[in-house]
Amino acid sequence: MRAAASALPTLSALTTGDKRVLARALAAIETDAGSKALAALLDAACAAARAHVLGLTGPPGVGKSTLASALVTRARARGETIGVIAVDPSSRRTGGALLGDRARITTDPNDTGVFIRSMAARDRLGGLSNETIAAMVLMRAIYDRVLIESVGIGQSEADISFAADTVVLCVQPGSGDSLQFMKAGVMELPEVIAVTKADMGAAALRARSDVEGALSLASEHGWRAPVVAVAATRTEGLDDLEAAISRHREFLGEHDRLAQRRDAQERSWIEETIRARFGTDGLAAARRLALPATGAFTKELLIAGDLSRRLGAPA
Ligand SMILES: Nc1nc2c(ncn2[C@@H]2O[C@H](COP(=O)(O)OP(=O)(O)OP(=O)(O)O)[C@@H](O)[C@H]2O)c(=O)[nH]1
Ligand SMILES: [Mg+2]
Repeated sequence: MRAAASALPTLSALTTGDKRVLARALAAIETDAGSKALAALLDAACAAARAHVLGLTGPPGVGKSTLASALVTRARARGETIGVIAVDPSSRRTGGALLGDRARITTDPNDTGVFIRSMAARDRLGGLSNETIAAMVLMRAIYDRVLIESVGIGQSEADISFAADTVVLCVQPGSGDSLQFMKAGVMELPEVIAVTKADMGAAALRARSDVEGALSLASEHGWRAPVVAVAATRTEGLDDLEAAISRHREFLGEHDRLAQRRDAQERSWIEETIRARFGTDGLAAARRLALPATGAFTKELLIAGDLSRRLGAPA
Protein backbone atom coordinates (compact mmCIF):
# COMPACT_ATOMS: atom_id res chain seq x y z
CA MET A 1 0.00 0.00 0.00
CA ARG A 2 1.39 3.40 -0.94
CA ALA A 3 1.24 5.86 1.89
CA ALA A 4 0.23 9.36 0.84
CA ALA A 5 2.75 12.10 1.49
CA SER A 6 0.32 13.52 4.04
CA ALA A 7 0.78 10.37 6.15
CA LEU A 8 4.34 11.49 6.85
CA PRO A 9 4.69 12.10 10.59
CA THR A 10 6.11 15.33 11.95
CA LEU A 11 9.40 15.46 13.79
CA SER A 12 7.64 16.17 17.07
CA ALA A 13 5.38 13.14 16.61
CA LEU A 14 8.47 11.05 15.89
CA THR A 15 10.40 12.21 18.91
CA THR A 16 7.67 11.12 21.31
CA GLY A 17 9.26 7.71 20.77
CA ASP A 18 6.04 5.99 19.63
CA LYS A 19 7.32 3.01 17.63
CA ARG A 20 4.30 3.05 15.31
CA VAL A 21 5.18 6.59 14.25
CA LEU A 22 8.77 5.57 13.50
CA ALA A 23 7.53 2.52 11.56
CA ARG A 24 5.33 4.84 9.50
CA ALA A 25 8.25 7.18 8.80
CA LEU A 26 10.48 4.25 7.83
CA ALA A 27 7.84 3.07 5.36
CA ALA A 28 7.67 6.59 3.92
CA ILE A 29 11.40 6.51 3.19
CA GLU A 30 10.54 4.16 0.33
CA THR A 31 7.05 5.29 -0.62
CA ASP A 32 7.78 9.03 -0.49
CA ALA A 33 11.33 8.92 -1.88
CA GLY A 34 12.04 12.13 -3.79
CA SER A 35 9.30 14.16 -2.09
CA LYS A 36 9.99 17.59 -0.60
CA ALA A 37 8.10 16.67 2.56
CA LEU A 38 10.29 13.64 3.22
CA ALA A 39 13.46 15.66 2.54
CA ALA A 40 12.22 18.34 4.97
CA LEU A 41 11.51 15.73 7.65
CA LEU A 42 14.97 14.17 7.21
CA ASP A 43 16.63 17.60 7.34
CA ALA A 44 14.71 18.43 10.51
CA ALA A 45 15.79 15.09 11.98
CA CYS A 46 19.42 15.85 11.08
CA ALA A 47 19.19 19.18 12.86
CA ALA A 48 17.66 17.44 15.90
CA ALA A 49 20.34 14.73 16.10
CA ARG A 50 20.81 13.57 19.68
CA ALA A 51 22.17 10.01 19.57
CA HIS A 52 25.71 8.81 19.32
CA VAL A 53 25.85 6.50 16.29
CA LEU A 54 27.92 3.36 16.71
CA GLY A 55 28.85 1.28 13.68
CA LEU A 56 29.67 -2.39 14.28
CA THR A 57 31.34 -4.02 11.33
CA GLY A 58 33.46 -7.06 10.51
CA PRO A 59 33.38 -10.27 8.50
CA PRO A 60 30.38 -12.64 8.51
CA GLY A 61 30.04 -14.68 11.69
CA VAL A 62 32.57 -12.68 13.69
CA GLY A 63 30.04 -12.08 16.47
CA LYS A 64 28.60 -8.65 15.61
CA SER A 65 24.97 -9.48 16.45
CA THR A 66 25.90 -11.20 19.70
CA LEU A 67 27.89 -8.13 20.67
CA ALA A 68 25.09 -5.82 19.54
CA SER A 69 22.63 -7.75 21.73
CA ALA A 70 24.90 -7.38 24.73
CA LEU A 71 25.36 -3.65 24.10
CA VAL A 72 21.59 -3.15 23.73
CA THR A 73 20.94 -4.97 27.01
CA ARG A 74 23.52 -2.83 28.79
CA ALA A 75 22.19 0.40 27.33
CA ARG A 76 18.64 -0.48 28.43
CA ALA A 77 19.89 -1.43 31.92
CA ARG A 78 21.31 2.10 32.18
CA GLY A 79 17.95 3.50 31.09
CA GLU A 80 19.21 4.61 27.68
CA THR A 81 17.00 4.20 24.63
CA ILE A 82 18.49 2.65 21.49
CA GLY A 83 17.65 2.13 17.84
CA VAL A 84 19.35 -0.69 15.94
CA ILE A 85 19.76 -1.14 12.19
CA ALA A 86 21.07 -4.50 10.97
CA VAL A 87 22.26 -4.12 7.39
CA ASP A 88 21.82 -7.48 5.83
CA PRO A 89 23.83 -8.32 2.72
CA SER A 90 22.11 -11.67 2.25
CA SER A 91 18.52 -10.55 2.45
CA ARG A 92 16.48 -10.88 -0.69
CA ARG A 93 12.84 -10.09 -0.83
CA THR A 94 11.09 -13.23 -1.98
CA GLY A 95 7.33 -13.18 -2.03
CA GLY A 96 7.33 -10.36 0.48
CA ALA A 97 9.43 -12.22 3.03
CA LEU A 98 12.79 -10.91 4.07
CA LEU A 99 15.09 -13.90 4.02
CA GLY A 100 18.34 -14.30 5.87
CA ASP A 101 17.53 -11.86 8.64
CA ARG A 102 20.77 -11.40 10.50
CA ALA A 103 19.50 -9.17 13.27
CA ARG A 104 19.34 -12.13 15.67
CA ILE A 105 19.04 -9.64 18.47
CA THR A 106 16.57 -10.68 21.10
CA THR A 107 14.79 -8.04 23.11
CA ASP A 108 11.55 -7.63 25.01
CA PRO A 109 8.84 -6.82 22.42
CA ASN A 110 7.05 -4.64 24.97
CA ASP A 111 10.09 -2.48 25.59
CA THR A 112 9.38 0.91 24.02
CA GLY A 113 13.00 2.01 24.50
CA VAL A 114 14.47 -0.25 21.82
CA PHE A 115 13.68 -0.46 18.12
CA ILE A 116 15.33 -2.96 15.79
CA ARG A 117 15.11 -2.93 12.02
CA SER A 118 16.79 -5.16 9.41
CA MET A 119 17.50 -3.52 6.09
CA ALA A 120 18.84 -4.85 2.83
CA ALA A 121 22.33 -3.77 1.86
CA ARG A 122 23.17 -2.10 -1.39
CA ASP A 123 24.80 -4.41 -3.92
CA ARG A 124 28.24 -3.89 -2.47
CA LEU A 125 29.28 -5.90 0.59
CA GLY A 126 28.53 -3.84 3.66
CA GLY A 127 27.21 -1.06 1.46
CA LEU A 128 24.73 1.28 3.01
CA SER A 129 21.69 2.21 0.96
CA ASN A 130 20.03 5.63 0.97
CA GLU A 131 17.21 4.03 2.97
CA THR A 132 19.67 2.95 5.66
CA ILE A 133 21.12 6.45 5.90
CA ALA A 134 17.60 7.91 6.16
CA ALA A 135 16.59 5.36 8.84
CA MET A 136 19.71 6.23 10.83
CA VAL A 137 18.88 9.94 10.58
CA LEU A 138 15.35 9.35 11.92
CA MET A 139 16.50 7.10 14.77
CA ARG A 140 19.30 9.53 15.66
CA ALA A 141 16.70 12.19 16.43
CA ILE A 142 14.67 9.85 18.65
CA TYR A 143 16.96 7.62 20.70
CA ASP A 144 19.94 8.13 22.99
CA ARG A 145 21.96 5.70 20.92
CA VAL A 146 21.89 4.24 17.44
CA LEU A 147 23.74 1.06 16.55
CA ILE A 148 24.30 -0.08 12.96
CA GLU A 149 25.48 -3.63 12.31
CA SER A 150 26.98 -4.12 8.88
CA VAL A 151 29.08 -6.86 7.33
CA GLY A 152 32.37 -5.60 6.02
CA ILE A 153 35.83 -6.80 5.21
CA GLY A 154 38.53 -4.58 3.88
CA GLN A 155 37.63 -1.35 2.12
CA SER A 156 33.91 -1.64 2.68
CA GLU A 157 34.33 -0.59 6.31
CA ALA A 158 34.62 2.87 4.82
CA ASP A 159 30.91 2.73 4.03
CA ILE A 160 29.84 2.53 7.62
CA SER A 161 32.03 5.51 8.46
CA PHE A 162 29.66 7.51 6.22
CA ALA A 163 26.93 6.90 8.77
CA ALA A 164 28.56 6.22 12.14
CA ASP A 165 30.26 8.55 14.61
CA THR A 166 32.38 5.70 15.93
CA VAL A 167 33.21 2.55 13.96
CA VAL A 168 34.06 -0.64 15.83
CA LEU A 169 35.71 -3.29 13.66
CA CYS A 170 35.24 -6.82 14.94
CA VAL A 171 37.98 -9.32 14.21
CA GLN A 172 38.00 -12.96 15.13
CA PRO A 173 40.85 -15.01 16.56
CA GLY A 174 42.49 -17.09 13.87
CA SER A 175 41.27 -15.07 10.90
CA GLY A 176 43.87 -12.90 9.26
CA ASP A 177 41.70 -11.23 6.61
CA SER A 178 40.97 -7.88 8.26
CA LEU A 179 44.51 -7.80 9.54
CA GLN A 180 45.93 -8.15 6.05
CA PHE A 181 43.90 -5.18 4.86
CA MET A 182 45.03 -3.10 7.80
CA LYS A 183 48.67 -3.98 7.26
CA ALA A 184 48.42 -3.18 3.59
CA GLY A 185 46.90 0.17 4.47
CA VAL A 186 43.96 -0.64 2.18
CA MET A 187 41.45 -0.41 4.94
CA GLU A 188 39.96 2.74 6.32
CA LEU A 189 41.00 2.63 9.95
CA PRO A 190 38.18 1.96 12.38
CA GLU A 191 38.05 3.94 15.62
CA VAL A 192 38.00 0.89 17.88
CA ILE A 193 38.94 -2.73 17.21
CA ALA A 194 37.19 -5.50 19.10
CA VAL A 195 38.77 -8.95 19.10
CA THR A 196 35.67 -11.10 19.53
CA LYS A 197 35.29 -14.55 21.08
CA ALA A 198 38.06 -13.80 23.54
CA ASP A 199 36.98 -16.94 25.41
CA MET A 200 38.79 -18.84 22.66
CA GLY A 201 41.96 -18.63 24.74
CA ALA A 202 45.40 -18.43 23.18
CA ALA A 203 44.09 -17.73 19.69
CA ALA A 204 42.29 -14.63 20.98
CA LEU A 205 45.37 -13.38 22.79
CA ARG A 206 47.42 -13.88 19.65
CA ALA A 207 44.84 -12.08 17.54
CA ARG A 208 44.92 -9.13 19.90
CA SER A 209 48.69 -8.79 19.84
CA ASP A 210 48.70 -9.25 16.04
CA VAL A 211 46.25 -6.41 15.65
CA GLU A 212 48.15 -4.20 18.08
CA GLY A 213 51.34 -4.95 16.14
CA ALA A 214 49.72 -4.11 12.83
CA LEU A 215 48.46 -0.82 14.23
CA SER A 216 51.59 0.21 16.10
CA LEU A 217 52.37 3.05 13.72
CA ALA A 218 48.87 3.88 12.62
CA SER A 219 47.14 6.87 14.08
CA GLU A 220 44.63 8.92 12.19
CA HIS A 221 43.80 12.57 12.88
CA GLY A 222 45.21 12.32 16.38
CA TRP A 223 43.24 9.24 17.38
CA ARG A 224 44.87 5.87 17.88
CA ALA A 225 42.44 2.94 17.68
CA PRO A 226 42.38 0.95 20.92
CA VAL A 227 42.21 -2.85 20.65
CA VAL A 228 39.77 -4.47 23.09
CA ALA A 229 39.13 -8.17 23.69
CA VAL A 230 35.49 -9.13 24.18
CA ALA A 231 33.60 -12.35 24.83
CA ALA A 232 30.02 -11.25 24.29
CA THR A 233 28.53 -14.65 25.11
CA ARG A 234 30.13 -14.39 28.57
CA THR A 235 29.60 -10.62 28.76
CA GLU A 236 33.32 -10.16 29.24
CA GLY A 237 35.31 -7.16 28.07
CA LEU A 238 32.19 -5.05 27.57
CA ASP A 239 33.19 -2.44 30.17
CA ASP A 240 36.48 -1.96 28.30
CA LEU A 241 34.72 -1.76 24.94
CA GLU A 242 32.20 0.79 26.19
CA ALA A 243 35.00 2.80 27.79
CA ALA A 244 36.87 2.86 24.46
CA ILE A 245 33.71 3.98 22.64
CA SER A 246 33.10 6.70 25.25
CA ARG A 247 36.67 7.93 24.89
CA HIS A 248 36.17 8.27 21.15
CA ARG A 249 32.90 10.07 21.73
CA GLU A 250 34.71 12.52 24.02
CA PHE A 251 37.43 12.94 21.40
CA LEU A 252 34.75 13.84 18.84
CA GLY A 253 33.31 16.33 21.29
CA GLU A 254 36.55 18.36 21.20
CA HIS A 255 37.45 20.92 18.54
CA ASP A 256 34.11 20.58 16.75
CA ARG A 257 35.17 17.17 15.38
CA LEU A 258 31.70 15.64 15.54
CA ALA A 259 30.11 18.45 13.52
CA GLN A 260 32.90 18.23 10.96
CA ARG A 261 32.52 14.47 10.66
CA ARG A 262 28.76 14.73 10.19
CA ASP A 263 29.14 17.56 7.66
CA ALA A 264 31.54 15.40 5.66
CA GLN A 265 29.09 12.50 5.85
CA GLU A 266 26.24 14.65 4.55
CA ARG A 267 28.39 15.87 1.67
CA SER A 268 29.27 12.28 0.78
CA TRP A 269 25.58 11.21 0.84
CA ILE A 270 24.74 13.97 -1.65
CA GLU A 271 27.74 13.22 -3.86
CA GLU A 272 27.10 9.47 -3.91
CA THR A 273 23.47 9.94 -4.86
CA ILE A 274 24.15 12.53 -7.54
CA ARG A 275 27.01 10.52 -9.00
CA ALA A 276 24.87 7.37 -9.08
CA ARG A 277 22.08 9.18 -10.94
CA PHE A 278 23.90 11.67 -13.14
CA GLY A 279 27.44 10.35 -13.39
CA THR A 280 30.69 12.22 -12.84
CA ASP A 281 29.72 14.97 -15.30
CA GLY A 282 26.50 15.51 -13.38
CA LEU A 283 28.45 15.76 -10.15
CA ALA A 284 30.80 18.31 -11.69
CA ALA A 285 27.80 20.36 -12.89
CA ALA A 286 26.26 20.10 -9.41
CA ARG A 287 29.40 21.59 -7.87
CA ARG A 288 28.93 24.72 -9.98
CA LEU A 289 25.36 25.29 -8.81
CA ALA A 290 24.60 28.17 -6.50
CA LEU A 291 22.18 26.73 -3.97
CA PRO A 292 20.30 28.25 -1.06
CA ALA A 293 21.37 27.18 2.42
CA THR A 294 19.26 24.11 3.18
CA GLY A 295 19.70 20.76 4.83
CA ALA A 296 21.46 17.98 2.91
CA PHE A 297 18.32 16.13 1.85
CA THR A 298 16.63 19.22 0.42
CA LYS A 299 19.90 20.19 -1.25
CA GLU A 300 20.06 16.79 -2.93
CA LEU A 301 16.49 17.24 -4.23
CA LEU A 302 17.30 20.73 -5.57
CA ILE A 303 20.43 19.47 -7.32
CA ALA A 304 18.64 16.45 -8.79
CA GLY A 305 15.77 18.64 -9.99
CA ASP A 306 18.11 21.13 -11.61
CA LEU A 307 20.24 18.47 -13.30
CA SER A 308 17.31 16.52 -14.66
CA ARG A 309 15.86 19.72 -16.14
CA ARG A 310 19.15 20.67 -17.78
CA LEU A 311 20.50 17.27 -18.74
CA GLY A 312 17.16 15.72 -19.54
CA ALA A 313 17.94 12.82 -17.24
CA PRO A 314 15.07 11.15 -15.38
CA ALA A 315 14.01 13.07 -12.27
N1 LIG B 1 32.79 -18.68 21.72
C1 LIG B 1 32.13 -17.56 21.39
N2 LIG B 1 31.27 -17.60 20.36
C2 LIG B 1 30.64 -16.47 20.04
C3 LIG B 1 30.85 -15.24 20.75
N3 LIG B 1 30.10 -14.28 20.16
C4 LIG B 1 29.42 -14.86 19.15
N4 LIG B 1 29.75 -16.18 19.07
C5 LIG B 1 29.20 -17.17 18.13
O1 LIG B 1 29.58 -16.84 16.79
C6 LIG B 1 28.53 -17.14 15.88
C7 LIG B 1 28.19 -15.93 15.03
O2 LIG B 1 27.69 -14.92 15.89
P1 LIG B 1 26.86 -13.68 15.35
O3 LIG B 1 26.75 -12.75 16.52
O4 LIG B 1 25.63 -14.09 14.69
O5 LIG B 1 27.89 -13.09 14.29
P2 LIG B 1 27.65 -11.94 13.20
O6 LIG B 1 28.96 -11.29 13.01
O7 LIG B 1 26.52 -11.08 13.60
O8 LIG B 1 27.26 -12.80 11.92
P3 LIG B 1 26.59 -12.29 10.55
O9 LIG B 1 25.55 -11.27 10.90
O10 LIG B 1 26.01 -13.54 9.99
O11 LIG B 1 27.71 -11.74 9.74
C8 LIG B 1 27.37 -17.62 16.72
O12 LIG B 1 27.35 -19.01 16.71
C9 LIG B 1 27.68 -17.10 18.10
O13 LIG B 1 27.14 -17.88 19.14
C10 LIG B 1 31.76 -15.26 21.85
O14 LIG B 1 32.00 -14.27 22.54
N5 LIG B 1 32.37 -16.45 22.11
MG1 LIG C 1 24.79 -10.51 12.55
